[in-house]
Amino acid sequence: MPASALMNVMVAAARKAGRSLARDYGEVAQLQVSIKGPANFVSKADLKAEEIIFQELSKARPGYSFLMEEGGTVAGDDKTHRWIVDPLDGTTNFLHSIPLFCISIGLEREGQLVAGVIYNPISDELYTAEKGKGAFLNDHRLRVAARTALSDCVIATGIPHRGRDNHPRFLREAELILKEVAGMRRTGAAALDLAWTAAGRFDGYWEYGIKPWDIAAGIVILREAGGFVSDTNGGNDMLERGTIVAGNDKIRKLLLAQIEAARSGKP
Ligand code: LIP
Repeated sequence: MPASALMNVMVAAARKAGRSLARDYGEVAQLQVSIKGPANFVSKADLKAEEIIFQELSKARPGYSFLMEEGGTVAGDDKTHRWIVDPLDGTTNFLHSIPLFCISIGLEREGQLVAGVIYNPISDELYTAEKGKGAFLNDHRLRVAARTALSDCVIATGIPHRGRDNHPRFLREAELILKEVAGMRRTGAAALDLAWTAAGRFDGYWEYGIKPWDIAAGIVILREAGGFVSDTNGGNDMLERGTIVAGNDKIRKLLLAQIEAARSGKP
């Protein structure tokens, strides 16, 4: 299927910002050894990528609003469309020269997530989806994994780091889920967790404390790959609550049941 005009716009912005991030990523390794460290440099790389995306999308679709990780909200004349942008998801990985990070661009139309692009410029993996048109990794159609027993599943999660609350909750939930699953992984980039779940690499994923720009694009991609997503209460308020549970519907429900069991203190 030829890409739509909208997809072309989103992909062009992601690839251009990706070239900038990839160049800066090459420099990060050198900076690791300096006393000051690469943190300042990385935040500049992040801002640079965001500016590229902002310029490209504004040029192609004047008036659309923005919600961006760095720049926050930019209200446009068009109140029905909003870009939700993370120019660098997986910042800690980038900072440590771990090649697991990506650009994430989602589009909301009248409050509904309708398109998403996630791009890892190091692996050159481009995940795209538009509502009703399927999800793709480069040219390949995506489908979530069909496994239905947690014992066969590799589940991704986000581990709350310093500055994030509720480590005991995470440990309670992780303990119950670890007892059930074939393996657990943590990539450090929520957008990639959703993209990899859409690609069937992960069977499921849950995380707390995430932002709309971490998950907006990934939600569209996952749904278009036949996956299901909810917040950790089983509702549809992922962006508002900053929590997410994803997978095929069976696995999502089994993960929710474990989360519920951890909350109620049942073994
Ligand atoms: C990251 C998320 C990740 C989470 C990290 C961090 P950032 O976003 O994608 O899932 O566990 O703590 O929030 O800050 O790299 O854009």
